[in-house]
Amino acid sequence: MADYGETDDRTLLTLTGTREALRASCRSLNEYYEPEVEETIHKTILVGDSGVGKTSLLVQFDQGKFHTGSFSATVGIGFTNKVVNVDDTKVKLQIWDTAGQERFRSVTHAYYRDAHALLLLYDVTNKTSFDNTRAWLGEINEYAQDDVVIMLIGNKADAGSDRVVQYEDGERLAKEYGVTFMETSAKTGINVELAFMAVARELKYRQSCQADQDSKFNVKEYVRQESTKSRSSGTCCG
Ligand SMILES: Nc1nc2c(ncn2[C@@H]2O[C@H](COP(=O)(O)OP(=O)(O)O)[C@@H](O)[C@H]2O)c(=O)[nH]1
Ligand SMILES: [Mg+2]
Repeated sequence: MADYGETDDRTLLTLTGTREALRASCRSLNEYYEPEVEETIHKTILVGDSGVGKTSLLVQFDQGKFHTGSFSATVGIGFTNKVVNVDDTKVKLQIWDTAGQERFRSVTHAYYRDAHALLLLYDVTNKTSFDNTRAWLGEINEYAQDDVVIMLIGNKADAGSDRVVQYEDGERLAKEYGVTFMETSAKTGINVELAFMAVARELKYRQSCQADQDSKFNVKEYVRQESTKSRSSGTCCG
């Protein structure tokens, strides 16, 4: 065999080895080193009890609209594709709405498995939905990938005197589980874009393997800085 060929083979082997090393070191999605990295689809799932506003949140994010009255719970498994800009990168989110599956949770187990991000919603006017987030977090810990991005969301932050779950309660729970927390209102739109942007940002930075601590994106800090706190003033989401 000609020297050239052998060199090529070795080069190829070295490259392959490097690829494998890269693949191993940033254990998330499919493409790490190609420009199409921007085209990676990040599966993002909305979970939480029925009626907390999952569909409303998605519709507000997707269409900037809010409809009073429940969306059909019989839609089943459906997703919406959204492309969001994170710095100079277009990040593709495939957002799954778990319509009608809240009652028979086993249905969702299968698609926890390949989820890259989970938005776990409760309703700040419904204490049970908040209490149930522990069960949801248990399920997530059991079935989702270890490095899944989890965002705890207290929705209906516009509720005013109907509120029964305080901001601090959500914050405390999120801290206990080490997840990011924010309150949103699908009705007024407050923090809705931020919720998905924060997820997209976190996914993008995880994927680009920016391992060095200085440039590492801190999703909790980002949310803290960007979020409009709907608690104290009581005027923002009326
Ligand atoms: N006030 C208020 N109502 C909301 C909000 N989000 C959803 N809702 C209402 O809550 C109900 C359930 O919403 P839906 O999106 O169907 O919940 P899902 O079952 O989790 O998908 C509907 O009547 C919505 O209009 C919100 O942010 N504020
Ligand atoms: Mg729904």
